[in-house]
Amino acid sequence: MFCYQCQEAAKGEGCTIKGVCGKEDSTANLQDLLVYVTKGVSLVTEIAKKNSVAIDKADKFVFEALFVTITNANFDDNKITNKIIEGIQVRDALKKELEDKGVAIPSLPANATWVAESDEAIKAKSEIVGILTEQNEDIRSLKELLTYGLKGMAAYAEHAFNLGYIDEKVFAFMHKALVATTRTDITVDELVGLTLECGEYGVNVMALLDKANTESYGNPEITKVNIGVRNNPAILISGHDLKDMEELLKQTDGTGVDVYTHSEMLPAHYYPAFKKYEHFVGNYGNAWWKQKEEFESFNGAILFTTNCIVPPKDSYKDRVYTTGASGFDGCTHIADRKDGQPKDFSVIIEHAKKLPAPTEIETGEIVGGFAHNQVLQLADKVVDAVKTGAIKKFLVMAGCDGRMKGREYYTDFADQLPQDTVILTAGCAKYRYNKLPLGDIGGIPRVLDAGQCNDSYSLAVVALKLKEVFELNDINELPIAYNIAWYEQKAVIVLLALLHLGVKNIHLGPTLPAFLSPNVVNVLVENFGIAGIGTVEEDLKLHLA
Ligand code: FSO
Ligand code: SF4
Repeated sequence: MFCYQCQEAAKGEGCTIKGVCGKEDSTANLQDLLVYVTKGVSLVTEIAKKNSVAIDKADKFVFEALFVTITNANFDDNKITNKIIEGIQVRDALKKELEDKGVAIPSLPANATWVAESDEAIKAKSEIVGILTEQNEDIRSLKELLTYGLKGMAAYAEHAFNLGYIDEKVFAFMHKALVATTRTDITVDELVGLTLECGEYGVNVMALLDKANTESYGNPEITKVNIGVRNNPAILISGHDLKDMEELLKQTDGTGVDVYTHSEMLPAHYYPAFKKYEHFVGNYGNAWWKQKEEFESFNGAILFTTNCIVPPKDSYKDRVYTTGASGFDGCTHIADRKDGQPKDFSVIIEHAKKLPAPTEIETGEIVGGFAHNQVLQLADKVVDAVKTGAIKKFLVMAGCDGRMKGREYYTDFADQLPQDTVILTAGCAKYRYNKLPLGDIGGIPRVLDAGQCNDSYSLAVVALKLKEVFELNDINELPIAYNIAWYEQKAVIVLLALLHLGVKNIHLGPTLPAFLSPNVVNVLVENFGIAGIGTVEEDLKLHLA
């Protein structure tokens, strides 16, 4: 195996024996093969589209397959193998339709012709299609940067799809970009162009998901979320999928089982449609990486709707369920929706009923719900605070949290920011400072949480609005600095989206991606002013200048 797609890549270079995330060598290889086959699906899909063959199954396959390969989403070799076989079937069904129409299919790369003849053949193939097959370091770096952006895009497209929202142009871009990564003659300039275009579609897919979420569940509003517990059996729901959230709340209603959010599901509390459930109690625990201790003390059943899974301890593994793109060998997987019917969560609900109530690990509240609609309602207050100097600077500290010791930087940075600054956050990065007593500025909390990582889109909407109010020509003239933390590939699409919106001088930490070659880093530094992080003291000076 060789994998360097996330921030925790071993030695800052890549995992080669086993993933720091817990991914086994065989799983990493199968994921490489799944990406390889997915590219083949896109190759044939582009031809099918030109010849008016229906491609909706291929669109769906591509975003599902890419999502399965996101960091710590799926560790289940069987499920990944089945997805590989499904990809070949989807691809070959398109070929058959083309042939039936009398279309001559041109000679295609092996991605689009390889067939899985046996388990041994799959294993053998999975070992020779990895990232390192691309010899040129810069081309490899750009191909992977683009692919990781697409993985993030796929995740957001899937959440929107689950709510009935699609954007065919996003799918078309995904196919085009995947096909481009199969080309052996592609140039650095072409790949840089596609990477920037990926940011444009990143904005589009986040806008689509924002529309899907808000039209389905209402606009997020200021909300105090309880972090204590009640004395009932309970289910902890993790990940990002709001459709799963809705169906679980409906199916647990009146059963005596409480529901708590975990990590990135916290923002579900901000949506009006979910507030009506009396048994939707609060948020339990912190960011994803603390789950080993927190799942132990939660005592109840746990449902993963997406990443981020830490391989579960045997002591609670039987209480862990997965659904959607997530999976873990030995954990019960809740099947997908069929024929427009909801998923059936009865097995986890029945299990939860037999388990003890959660052990309280903290008490109090956290405040959130500052997505664009809510912030724009406060716009006059915010603008006044900026004009009077009560707010001197906004710091966008969105993104992800992770295990690395160096991430204490973000707590210290937030803690040491002066009182006339406001943190704009989204994603699980917020757990580094959302429980600090940072106070407020004239009633505006000093940490404004917009929601999940995709709600970084909200932060961009707010920034664009402020640019308009202050009649500025350039988004970079605003008193906003960007100090972003990243972990996995959704953060990559958020970053590319911000670059597309013209945001400059983003600081990215705790370390720069291992998949960026020195030359690619130079391109990002020269054109966008991207930089890493320094010490808290240095960076406070820099960002507050
Ligand atoms: Fe975090 Fe995980 Fe949301 Fe990511 S829980 S790390 S960027 O999945 O998607 O912020
Ligand atoms: Fe390593 Fe991250 Fe890849 Fe897991 S996802 S194998 S931790 S680089």
